[in-house]
Amino acid sequence: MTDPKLRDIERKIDSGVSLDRADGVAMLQTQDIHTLGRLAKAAKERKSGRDVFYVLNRYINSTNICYANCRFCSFAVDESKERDRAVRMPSDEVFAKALETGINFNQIHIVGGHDPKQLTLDYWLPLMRRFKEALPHVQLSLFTAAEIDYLARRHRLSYDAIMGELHGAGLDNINGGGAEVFSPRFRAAVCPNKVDAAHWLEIHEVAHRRGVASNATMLYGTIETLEERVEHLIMLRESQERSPGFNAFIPLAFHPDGNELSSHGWTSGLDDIRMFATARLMLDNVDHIKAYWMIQGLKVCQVALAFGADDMDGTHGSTDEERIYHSAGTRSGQYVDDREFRRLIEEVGYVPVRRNSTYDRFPHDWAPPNHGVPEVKQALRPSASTPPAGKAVGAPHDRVSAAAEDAVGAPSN
Ligand code: V47
Repeated sequence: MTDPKLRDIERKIDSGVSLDRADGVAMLQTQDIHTLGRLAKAAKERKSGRDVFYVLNRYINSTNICYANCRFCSFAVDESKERDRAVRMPSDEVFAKALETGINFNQIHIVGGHDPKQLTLDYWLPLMRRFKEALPHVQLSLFTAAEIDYLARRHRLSYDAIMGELHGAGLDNINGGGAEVFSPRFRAAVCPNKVDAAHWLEIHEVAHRRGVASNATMLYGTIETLEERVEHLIMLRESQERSPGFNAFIPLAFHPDGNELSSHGWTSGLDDIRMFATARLMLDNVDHIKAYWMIQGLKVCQVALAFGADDMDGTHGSTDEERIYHSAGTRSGQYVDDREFRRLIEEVGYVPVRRNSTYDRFPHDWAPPNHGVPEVKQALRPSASTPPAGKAVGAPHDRVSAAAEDAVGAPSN
């Protein structure tokens, strides 16, 4: 150990004392990366043992039309100015896309822009009910707190009332985006039109009390200070004390292409690794730290597993639906086969575990029972379930699609 501050931090951890602001900043600055990694890996193993999680899921950005004007964003489109880039999927299209790779998945993950024409209860509630009827085994991980704040304001409903509507229609989990950095200074400079920190936290706390789980994120690598990063983590830890329900924290490394903050460039590998380890050690009441392959790339994710992370997120399905990070320069593909997740996890010495949004466990070869819903059978005709050529990273998703088709063809139970 070469950093005496880490010795004090280790003593606190051993005696069960939560780490404070100075500890957080010391970890984000340390050059003793090996000791930091050892501490974070031990904290991960106290939480999840040898397990590392992944999910078979379908990822969709249902609209990129957004008027929030966040300065880090390369995804948002003003419909009146860039009609050829604007995407607003009708609900039939979102439903059909969810089924493109079959039915053998455990999560639909959708986030979109603040689009006045799509972000309404009239659009979402029937679509959510349709998903739940057709795919009862698939959990709905929809919206961020920023989108829920928008919905509440446009329908003039309280957060509790809007959550009641969404939960009633089948919402299982709220995505962790919209958190950015909680600092008022950061928000005023970077995302002044977005829900503020107090309301972001309130929406998640209301959701947790209603039995809807959620994730939390932090966007790092632009104008924030290290103190502001640590304050963000402490605010999440305190919120989890008040109203538990955050399953995972996901550090979001800034992607600089095509947005107003591009002069900040890419985060470094060292900064990424320190961020994962610091999050693991500060957030002692959050079970999972997610290294999201779409954001960090598979290689940094694999290293992050040795620095406190215990989740790699999901396969995403097979077509080019992810737009937030692809608009901002990610070189990750659109799809990772679950066999590739298992290989990367096993190589680090851990045990891959298939999960859903709320971290229920599934055998890796689990397949849903046939439920014979006609519109699902229709959507799974061979032409609809064949992944397009050239989009996949790793092996194609055909084994999953084939399993799904078998399940639909099997006798009803
Ligand atoms: O809030 C946008 C981020 C978020 C950029 O719950 C950017 O598992 C970096 O909700 N560089 C939305 N980040 C995405 C989101 C999410 C992401 C990953 C995991 C989960 C989860 C949810 O994307 C936004 C913003 O913080 N973002 N642009 C950018 N250029």
